[in-house]
Amino acid sequence: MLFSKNKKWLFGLFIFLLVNILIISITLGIRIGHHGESISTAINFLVRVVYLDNYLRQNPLLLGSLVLFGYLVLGRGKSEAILGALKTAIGVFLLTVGAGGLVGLAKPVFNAISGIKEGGVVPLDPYLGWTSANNFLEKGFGAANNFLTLVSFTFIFAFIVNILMVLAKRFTNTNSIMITGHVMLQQSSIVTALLYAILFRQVPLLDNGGISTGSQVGLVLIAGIFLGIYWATASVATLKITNLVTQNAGFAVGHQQMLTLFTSYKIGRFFGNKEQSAENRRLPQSLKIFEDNIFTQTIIILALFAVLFAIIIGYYGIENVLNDKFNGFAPGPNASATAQKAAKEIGATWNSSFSGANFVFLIFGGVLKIIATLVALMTGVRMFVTELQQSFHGISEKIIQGAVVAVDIAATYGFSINAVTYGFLGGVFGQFLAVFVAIGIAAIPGNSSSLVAVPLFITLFFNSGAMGVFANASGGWKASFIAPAIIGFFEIIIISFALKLVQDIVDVGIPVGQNPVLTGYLGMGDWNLFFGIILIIGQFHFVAGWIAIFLAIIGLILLAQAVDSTNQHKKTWLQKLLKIDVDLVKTEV
Ligand code: ASC
Repeated sequence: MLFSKNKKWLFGLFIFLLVNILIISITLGIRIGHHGESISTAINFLVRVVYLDNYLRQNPLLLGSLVLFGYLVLGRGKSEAILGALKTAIGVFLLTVGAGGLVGLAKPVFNAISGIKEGGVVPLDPYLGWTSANNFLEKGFGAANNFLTLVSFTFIFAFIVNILMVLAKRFTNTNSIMITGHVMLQQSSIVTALLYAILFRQVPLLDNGGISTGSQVGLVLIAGIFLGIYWATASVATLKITNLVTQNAGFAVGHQQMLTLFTSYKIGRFFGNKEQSAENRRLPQSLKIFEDNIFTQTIIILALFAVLFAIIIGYYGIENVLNDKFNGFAPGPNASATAQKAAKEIGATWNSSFSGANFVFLIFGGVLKIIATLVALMTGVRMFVTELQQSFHGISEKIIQGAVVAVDIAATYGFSINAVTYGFLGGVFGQFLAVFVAIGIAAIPGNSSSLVAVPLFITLFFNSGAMGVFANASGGWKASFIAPAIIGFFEIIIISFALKLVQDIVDVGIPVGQNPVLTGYLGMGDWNLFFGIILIIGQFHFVAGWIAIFLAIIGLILLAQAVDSTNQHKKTWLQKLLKIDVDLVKTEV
């Protein structure tokens, strides 16, 4: 055989190159030979039209071929590789179907709220945040300019940076590779969209309303470096404490609140005694229903939209936004221009939820529809993430043996389920207390620099719940309630300022009326606290933003020097300097 089994990927590469050479030569041949174009015009056509429009700008194709490539490298065989690529592409489309429905329902409501002078409301949820940031990149710059695949490039580049950090472990003290695909994509999207708004806002848009190529490249580079270093360093900070929680299962957490978990563990001991673990206490059966994703999401989203609609109807006047039978949103005869716009936009999607029914039912139906779009979206995500994850896991295993993987937070829940419930309850308490404070702050006359950020289910359950697990490990059940409550309180206050300030950035690089956090924000620990502070600093001036990102990168690198990466043969310089205890691996003599 020409190619032995483990050289199969060479064969794949060969085919790949061959196909590309064919595409390039046919295109150039036709453009130059047949149309008589100059070489540079023909190359421009090749890059812009053939490659960008047909491939690099199409997310399902890009991610699908990433999986195809990964599987071929792993020697998983042609049919598995093709099936994996197909499932990836279809999963991505399912995600877009869900996201489209979601934006259609949520956007007019948040638009109507932001038309009211006292600021606005932004829900905190990774999927809503992801959808909002993607929508900004995909549609915000006009129909001709779709920048969604920048997210995929950030994602791939950040993963490479993570791997390089682990390869350079001797210097970086990082030993874990993030493989939580959906979380990595959500973060890639948030970081790409928000770093654009913060760092590149003073670069003028092109004549056609798009972002210049230089800015696109610069954006992907800085977003990828920042995120890749965050993945490598923040995940390693969870390694030792995760081993403590999981009885040395040997994985790190790769999620949205890694630095926050580290913080929660560190402060936990001030609030209780770890001997009094939450796991030794009995929880009432009635609390268990909150563990059901659909139930709790419905309750929270219903409550949120009930309040939003009450505000909209109360503010604009019921006769101005509903028809006279009260069975549809429609502009009333004397409605103001903003009320007309709100009623029309809301009516376009919400009137069809239970067509012809009273508006209370319309709202209820719309909320159930939102849950349905979320389920579709998550099903799609699960479909392609399984494939991406396997191919990533394989690639990293091939490249670096001995590194550990950083996985979904849910992997720790089985080890400490009572602490999850305490953390969830603590989070609900602290975060909703902060929501009321944020409402108060936003209502102060003259204050236009904060809004009201409202945590939804994932933030409460997988963010606060997770903090409960790690606080319990250092301070027992009391800490597992108190630490998430305190941290959650600050999360909401900080991000309520950050989001409003970001929404209000006006500059030559931001298309009029667009912002990346209109219908949601990622809203989990690290992104509320640490990234939130970067956003607040960065909105003052783009130079301040660059300095903040630079300092954050340095801070992360130093953090990794300080933590025990669990497989160390000797201490790092910082561990020596700060006299930090490390369980060194004995080298055999
Ligand atoms: C997230 C997110 C989810 C959940 C899940 C928890 O941040 O996007 O779907 O948390 O990863 O297991």
